[in-house]
Amino acid sequence: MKRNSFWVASFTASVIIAIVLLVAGSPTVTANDQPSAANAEVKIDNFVFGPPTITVPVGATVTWTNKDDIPHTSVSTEGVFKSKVLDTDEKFIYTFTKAGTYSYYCTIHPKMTGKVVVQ
Ligand SMILES: [Cu+2]
Repeated sequence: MKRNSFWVASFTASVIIAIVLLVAGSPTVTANDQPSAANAEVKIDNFVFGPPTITVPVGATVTWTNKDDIPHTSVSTEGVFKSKVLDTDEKFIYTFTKAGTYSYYCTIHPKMTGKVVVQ
């Protein structure tokens, strides 16, 4: 009987150790893992930024592409970003690292306006 309870006790201990090792060895999900930021595209076509307003998460990269045969720019009203003059099919890329609403316009055609909402 004494021998029997020894085996029960050691078996129980082994199971507990195995569970502890399993839990400790399982891959941990760290709080630093962030979902990859959604990127967005704005097409400049027929003197219009399309879509005129986009909403993206913090960290998103926005790409403007000029689809017109006429040069355009994408310049932040508050001076946050400023593209060069974009010829046909040229791109301007900017990554938004802070939340906020960013209005922009084309300096060549100031009536062309758009907005990036970063949240
Ligand atoms: Cu323009």
